[in-house]
Amino acid sequence: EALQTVVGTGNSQYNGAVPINTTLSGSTYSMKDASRGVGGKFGAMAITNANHSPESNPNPGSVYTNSSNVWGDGQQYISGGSTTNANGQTAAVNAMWGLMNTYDALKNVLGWQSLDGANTSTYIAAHVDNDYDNAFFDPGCKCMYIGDGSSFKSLGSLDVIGHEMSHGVTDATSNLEYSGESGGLNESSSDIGGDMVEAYARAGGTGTTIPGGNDWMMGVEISKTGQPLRWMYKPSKDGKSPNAWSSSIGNLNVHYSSGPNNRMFYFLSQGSNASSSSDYYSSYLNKSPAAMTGIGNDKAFRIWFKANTTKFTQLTNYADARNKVLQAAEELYGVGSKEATAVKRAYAAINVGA
Ligand code: ASN
Ligand code: ZN
Repeated sequence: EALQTVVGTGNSQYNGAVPINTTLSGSTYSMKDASRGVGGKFGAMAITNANHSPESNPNPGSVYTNSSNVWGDGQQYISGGSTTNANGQTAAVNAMWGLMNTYDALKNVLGWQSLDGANTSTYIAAHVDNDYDNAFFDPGCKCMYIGDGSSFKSLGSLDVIGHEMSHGVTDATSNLEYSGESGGLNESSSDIGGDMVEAYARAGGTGTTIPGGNDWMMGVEISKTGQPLRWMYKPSKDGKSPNAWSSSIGNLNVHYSSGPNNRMFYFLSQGSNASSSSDYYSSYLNKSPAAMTGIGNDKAFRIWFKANTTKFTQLTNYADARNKVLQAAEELYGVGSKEATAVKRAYAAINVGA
């Protein structure tokens, strides 16, 4: 029997009241979106309640249900323990909103369906572990888990969900090994996906291009201090990530070795010139021409996505990525195109290639 998709109201934590797709069976609503994706464990895109099962051996639990089609209370849960535990449906709303927008950005802009490109449904399990300050993609279930946070607020901002879903795309395609330089590129691809989903959703979530409007920071919404998890435009603001490639960055944690590629993507999209603040300028561009012009989010993301999903291998490093991103730009926009030149300049700005 086909699931009937109905539009409910979700009171989210970070995006106000949002329309979310649910299904109606008898008089019970379920947080399943049968209009996006097919098959999978729950037969539709779904949000489940992990009910604090441990992140070391998580159980997704069952799909959220409700007697009405209004979900969550939209409160700003900011502390751990019982306060967060009360945040039952709101975390699920956050997850569904992120899932719907990520799915739509990939499909409507790139023609890519779900995580695997074959439109297989996935799911996000909310409330994993206790006061858990993380979210993750699990390659076993090809699903995601999000924690309630303790130092952070509930881990359900658009960029965080987009980040985790982007791990699913990488897992299904290049499968970049999660250590060394390839691990940094894997992480960067998720930060790029997360911020592009943020831009897409902020512009209404229905377009066929990726607009501007993202903040170039990961997770500022879930922060209690105003400090994001990562600064894409200038990674070193975290005190740990390098701004440029060097031969030792493969020794770093993958969430730091991602930094240079994040900065490359910022430059590719937004450009850089010496008259801008040093936050937005690379000293590696201190040759002639000491500037580069950005090509905007839409083209930058199309180029990056093509390279990651069709050209990278598990062991692609920064040098290989530069060559393959350049190839992708040449195939999409032409050899010698301004887009291809921008790729060369953006990688040169992080000390990769000339
Ligand atoms: N949230 C983290 C990430 O997706 C979890 C991890 O360290 N793998 O990168
Ligand atoms: Zn990640």
